[in-house]
Amino acid sequence: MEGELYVRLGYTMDALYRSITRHLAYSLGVVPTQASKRDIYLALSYSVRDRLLEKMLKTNQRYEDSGAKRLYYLSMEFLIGRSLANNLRAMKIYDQVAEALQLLGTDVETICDQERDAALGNGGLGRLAACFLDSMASLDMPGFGYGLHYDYGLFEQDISNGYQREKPDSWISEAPALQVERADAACIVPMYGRIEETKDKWGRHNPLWLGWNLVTGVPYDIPIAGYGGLTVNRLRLFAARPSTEFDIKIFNEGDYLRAVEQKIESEKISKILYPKDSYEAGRELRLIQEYFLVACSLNDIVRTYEKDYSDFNKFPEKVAIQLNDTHPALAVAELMRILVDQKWVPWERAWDITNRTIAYTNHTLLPEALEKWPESLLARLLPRHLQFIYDINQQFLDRVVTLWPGDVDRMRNMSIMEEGPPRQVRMANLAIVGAHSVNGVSALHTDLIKKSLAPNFFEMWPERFNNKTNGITPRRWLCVANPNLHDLIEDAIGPGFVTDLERLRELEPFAEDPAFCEKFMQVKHGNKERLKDVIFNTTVVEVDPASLFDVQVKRIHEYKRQLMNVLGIIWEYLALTEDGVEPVSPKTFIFAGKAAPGYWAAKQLIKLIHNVGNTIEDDPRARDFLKVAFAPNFRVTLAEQIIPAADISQQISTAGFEASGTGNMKFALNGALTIGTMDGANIEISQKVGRENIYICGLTAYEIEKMKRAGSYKPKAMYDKHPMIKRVVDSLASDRFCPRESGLFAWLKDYLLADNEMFFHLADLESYVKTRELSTQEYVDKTLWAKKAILNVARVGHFSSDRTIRQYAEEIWDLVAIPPTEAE
Ligand code: 26M
Repeated sequence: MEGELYVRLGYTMDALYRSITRHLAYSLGVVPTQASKRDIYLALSYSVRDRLLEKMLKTNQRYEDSGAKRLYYLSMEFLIGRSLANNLRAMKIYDQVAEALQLLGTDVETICDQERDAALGNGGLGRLAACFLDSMASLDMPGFGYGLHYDYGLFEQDISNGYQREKPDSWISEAPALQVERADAACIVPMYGRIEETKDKWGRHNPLWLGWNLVTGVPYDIPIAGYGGLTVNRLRLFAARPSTEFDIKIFNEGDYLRAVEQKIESEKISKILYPKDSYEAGRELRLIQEYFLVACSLNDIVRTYEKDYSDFNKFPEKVAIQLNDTHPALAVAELMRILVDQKWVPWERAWDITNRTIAYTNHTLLPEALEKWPESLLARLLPRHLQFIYDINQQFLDRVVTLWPGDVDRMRNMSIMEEGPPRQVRMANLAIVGAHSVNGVSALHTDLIKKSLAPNFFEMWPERFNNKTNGITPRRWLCVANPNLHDLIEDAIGPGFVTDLERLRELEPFAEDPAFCEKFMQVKHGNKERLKDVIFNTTVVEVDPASLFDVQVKRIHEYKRQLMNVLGIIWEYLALTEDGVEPVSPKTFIFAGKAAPGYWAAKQLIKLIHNVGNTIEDDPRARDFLKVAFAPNFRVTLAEQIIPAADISQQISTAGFEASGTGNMKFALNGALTIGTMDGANIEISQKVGRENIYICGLTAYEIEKMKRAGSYKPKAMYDKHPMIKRVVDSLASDRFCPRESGLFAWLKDYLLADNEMFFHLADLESYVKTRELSTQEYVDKTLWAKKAILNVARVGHFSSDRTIRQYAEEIWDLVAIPPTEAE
């Protein structure tokens, strides 16, 4: 039966060759001998897509037959990057395809290099979602992503005269090779309109939501291959289209122009991914996006459930919904609305179902990043949802009052509604009240959620709060990004560690093996050679692979302290040029990262990094020892090229600010040593790799918190007391690094010396510089360095996202694996 449903697709070199040439002819209309690299890339992608879809259909059948619970991961972002090489590795056909492409006169790297990144995310939160999808498929778990099908991903970054310029990232032309449109599963989403208070036939209060506009959500499925290629899950992305019903009504009224305008308006909804921190402009459209995601997803989830069940009693046993931050927190109100208004479930029962189904992950403590929406906006856009939010809040505050009678401050603090003007809905409070689980993303971060972000909620529901330390997928971040290191490890400890990353521990004895150390350092050197070319092609800076590669790549943000790194570089530059202290090894400082378009300080930092680099390059005393390169347009693909080439990984956020970090894990897995603060997952990484194999510096979150409360951080006093800090700050603020743009960086002195300097740059500077010095000295001892780097690789297995997902599945979702049968 199965065999008749699907055409058998081959996985041999021969079958793949035939498939590629067929797609060249019949999908693209080109003769193989005249095919461009781009044609071959597309034909190969279609061939891969065929095979993924076959497995996806089978996987889905398997899930249906089992009746197992499903997990839905709701996220405004999935930062996937490229898919082709990852899918070839997952399906174990990389070598066969390489051979087939040889026959077509090209090679697999060149073809994979044609693909553009799917940059449907800003950074950590979106990349985490992509790693989780990979792990769920690799663990044979019925876990599905739901997101938006943006036409434009995160902006592209160009650098001009050291300044960031943003360009649109049109990803849409790339999408057809990855996805299938599922017009059959489209849904309609109501928005705007009014409430009419009516009574039902029993005379009960029965508000009706009327006069809405409709938008259609069209799903596109991207297959997500588990390692081994048998389980293939689905990422479902919704695109907004004008509702045909609405269109027809307007057309019938003869208002052609208005119908076309309406079309444009609807399609705006999934047009562009918002870069983070751009709060003000277009706020309303962002809320519409969040609601659109929630409405489409829940419609799909409920419809799937109703295929098997006629009432909602089993809903929480068959469905788990994870909210990736508060962005999809309206799911709490939308699920209530569906159950109460459309399925006639009594309110209390609906609330129990909603709460047992939904779980929430927090990713940030930054107060300015906590989502709040004006009540007036919700009243206009989602009047019925706002009523549910009021009712949820009322019921919740009634419980608070019984627990703490008369404690008005506590009520005000815990209420979902924030007093105005303007009155606002606090999305984190809605998510905490609506979910049965609230988790942080590292041990420290979870602790801070309990103690500082939501202490009252923690007191009320201690069992609701839990930690799930982040992880990364070793498939992308080792197999795809660093195939030579993967192969070296496999030669040493045998296959299987890629799906059982704790097995990397077996590498520990090899840290003492000179032959292995030698090969390990050769792999690193090869990766540095490769990165040298990438940097030269994008910046014309020429870096020396024999120098120490010291890397900080991540979004540009004050709390991540790229500025402290620059202060460290200036410190070394002054020591070299004015005090004659030569570094023991030549060093190359590599930066990359995007600044939010409206974030002035972050954009100035990009300019500063360029100017410091240029000043050093123009100085004959310094240029052979120090080099600074800023690689433009940081994205997943560039990370895959930079991380395997790093000797040092800088993770130097102000303690208490970086919820977890995941770059820190990627670097350690690729054999870089970390210079880091006691923040986020750095703490747990240091516990795993051993204190002697990581360079820790700076104040702890607790110390910083204490100083803030006491008001005892006095940066000006540190500047006055410490001559080197003074020299570094003064030179930074002088025209030394901006000879042609006088005064450009003068503001940085006031910034660093202000008592309310939030990020404690100068407080940590001395400890940081000393730690850097120590690391540079140890780098010169190649035996010592190789040993430490190998021990990092051997001991970071804990930070596989497979471990993270197993913990979510067991402790939050109650989700079990549905592995393939032998026949598959
Ligand atoms: C907000 C408003 C409008 C548009 C976008 C946003 C927005 C988008 C993404 C706000 C925050 C966003 O992401 C936050 C984030 O990436 N947090 C990071 O999450 C990682 C995964 O848990 C952690 O490792 C990082 O420490 C944390 O900074």
